[in-house]
Amino acid sequence: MLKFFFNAAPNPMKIALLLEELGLPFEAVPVDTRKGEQFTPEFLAVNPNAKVPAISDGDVTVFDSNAILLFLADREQKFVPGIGQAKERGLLLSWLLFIASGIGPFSGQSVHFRHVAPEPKEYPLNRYDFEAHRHWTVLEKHLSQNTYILGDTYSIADMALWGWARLLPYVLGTGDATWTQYPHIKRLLDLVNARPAAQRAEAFKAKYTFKTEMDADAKKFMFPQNERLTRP
Ligand SMILES: N[C@@H](CCC(=O)N[C@@H](CS)C(=O)NCC(=O)O)C(=O)O
Repeated sequence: MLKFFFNAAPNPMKIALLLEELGLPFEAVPVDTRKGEQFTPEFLAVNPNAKVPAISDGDVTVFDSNAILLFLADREQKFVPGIGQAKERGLLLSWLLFIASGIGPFSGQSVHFRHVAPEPKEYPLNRYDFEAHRHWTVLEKHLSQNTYILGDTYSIADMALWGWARLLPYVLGTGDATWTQYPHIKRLLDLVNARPAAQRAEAFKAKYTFKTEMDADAKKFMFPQNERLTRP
């Protein structure tokens, strides 16, 4: 059976949503990254990058959330245009990788510098906040003309966006004003949230408890770069 390695963060939630949309049976394998479980030899054999999400199915392993979305959607031929639909496929790949390489990383760094990094951080916070807004604005403009990312069709690109859009007020630190600035992102978020699969994905997440304390051990696992700062 397909194994789903996950925690409650935005990237694994994209996969929880797709698994629920597809109705695929799976074995849930929680990986508590604040306890360092991403570094066990068993997990590194599935994802040498030591991050969630990842999946394994027999001798097949796939890591990186947007690769998993594409792999499963292609395999099941659902929520993705086929190779023969060149125009739609081109758009799907463009937006999926825009989310993978822009929305995700800049939102993640925006969270890190806004909520975690020590002072002084004016320069990096300004850079990542600016780039996060710039990327979200590109999608906001696109969604002002399109119901879903691919136009009229719900796809894995919307699922990839949903993972992060759920947390946008926290990502940007803008509270309720977020949705005044990004009304079309909110409209898409509401559309996806209304789907039974999204509700099942959130209910799935709620069944698991992960370590919440960011104590010294958690910091060591999550931010290994800090160790270099303590060297003479
Ligand atoms: N590009 C990867 C990023 C994965 C990632 O950063 N996952 C986070 C959770 S959203 C994680 O595992 N963090 C634990 C750590 O950095 O040790 C993807 O899209 O799957």
